[in-house]
Amino acid sequence: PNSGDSSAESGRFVSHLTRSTFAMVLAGGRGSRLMQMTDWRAKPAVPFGGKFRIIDFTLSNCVNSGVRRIGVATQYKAQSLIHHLQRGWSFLDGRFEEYIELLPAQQQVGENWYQGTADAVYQNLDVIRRANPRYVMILSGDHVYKMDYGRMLAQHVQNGADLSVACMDVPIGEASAFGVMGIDDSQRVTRFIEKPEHPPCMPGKPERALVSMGVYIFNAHFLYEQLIRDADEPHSGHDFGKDVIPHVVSRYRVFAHNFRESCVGISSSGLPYWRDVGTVDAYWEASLELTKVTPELDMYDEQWPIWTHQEQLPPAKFVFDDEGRRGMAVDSLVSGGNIISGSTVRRSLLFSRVFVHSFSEIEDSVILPKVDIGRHCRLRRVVVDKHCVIPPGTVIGFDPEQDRQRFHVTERGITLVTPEMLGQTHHHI
Ligand code: ADQ
Ligand code: ADP
Repeated sequence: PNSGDSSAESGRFVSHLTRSTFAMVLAGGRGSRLMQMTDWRAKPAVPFGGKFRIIDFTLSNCVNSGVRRIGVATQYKAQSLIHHLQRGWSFLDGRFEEYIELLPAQQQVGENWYQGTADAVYQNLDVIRRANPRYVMILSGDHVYKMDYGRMLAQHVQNGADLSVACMDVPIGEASAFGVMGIDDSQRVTRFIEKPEHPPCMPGKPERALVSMGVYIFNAHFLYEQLIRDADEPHSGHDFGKDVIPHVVSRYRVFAHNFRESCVGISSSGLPYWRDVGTVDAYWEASLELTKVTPELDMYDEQWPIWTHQEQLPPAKFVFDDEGRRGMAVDSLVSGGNIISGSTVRRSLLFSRVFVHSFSEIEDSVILPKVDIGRHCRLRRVVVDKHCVIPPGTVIGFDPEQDRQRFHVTERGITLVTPEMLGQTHHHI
């Protein structure tokens, strides 16, 4: 049963569709593969791209697409995330029915905190219902990508779908981390298996699998029915990928939406840009990619700004030291409030308020905000977390055995450094 409200015609009035939509952003996940970077903050609050947080990309997709009634479900270590949203995302204007509503897990319905992702939405059904939307988008606050949700909404309506699932194809070796889908010629989803051990390939493409991006559009009433049904299932884990989607695929009109059709901007490789910066290695790699001459992710598109909270900071400054050594950065992104004094920065991403003192060298590294790097330091392939003070003469990234004794060194040999590892205890914001 589709909502039957709109003929294929209304697929053309995208602004009408986006305005009739409520977006629920799931931002509660732990992100434990980011190791100590998520000891104090949820993954969506992890800084990314020199001045943003990961969740800013999804929220910017919403706002830029015209979906401006947004709920953010938080749970794990939400303080930093809530702080960021309050400072950076309060510009939405209630007079135009635009808002972001923070929805912390607070035992609203049952005794438990949110169980699975479906439960996180179910426990906030009253908030969604009050908004009286026609469509509900379920999104994750964990990924970096640019997508025009309006295109997916238009296709959802044109297909007469009850549910649409955004998908992309990935190498078959990576598919076990996702919900893997099968579709027919009309893009209708014929099967959905959550994180299969042996993922099926795409027809005619033995090396690729079609996977879910965890981006869903539900007709609102269909969502309510399904969540209420699922809440009563004693054996359900109350998760979209494990429980709700597999259940509805064989019974209702579920369509796949190809991300290629709504991806914003063409990346330099020609592939749609989507990153799960879920491990320290993936985080480092996606960050370093931004320093390339032609990066895969275009952060300069004036038609698709990435909104965030910005501190008021002076411009970055580069100075000679007292011995006349030049302070410089090349193939690097350097943010506001930085001072690079008599030191060299190469292929690195520096967030705001980073000071690099004389005679230091930084290469292939990611330095989060408010970091001070003393004189005569050498850092290579390092991720330095917020608020670290690197003492003068520190060398990291040249001797993995030695680094392992104090820091976290990944499989690929990237070193993660946090204030705790340096014996620097907690500071207040
Ligand atoms: P996963 O990402 O593994 O797979 P999950 O861990 O449930 O699924 O996380 C989905 C999102 O919800 C994340 O953004 C997470 O932060 C958030 N989240 C998790 N539990 C939450 C809770 N209790 N409260 C609030 N937020 C919560 C999913 C789908 C797959 C799909 C991939 C695509 O299940 O089918 O392929 O996303 O990345
Ligand atoms: P911010 O909100 O400034 O971005 P972070 O993301 O760096 O903060 O950290 C999230 C929250 O965790 C902050 O409120 C910070 O004060 C707190 N925090 C960070 N490190 C520690 C620590 N070692 N002990 C207790 N709280 C901490």
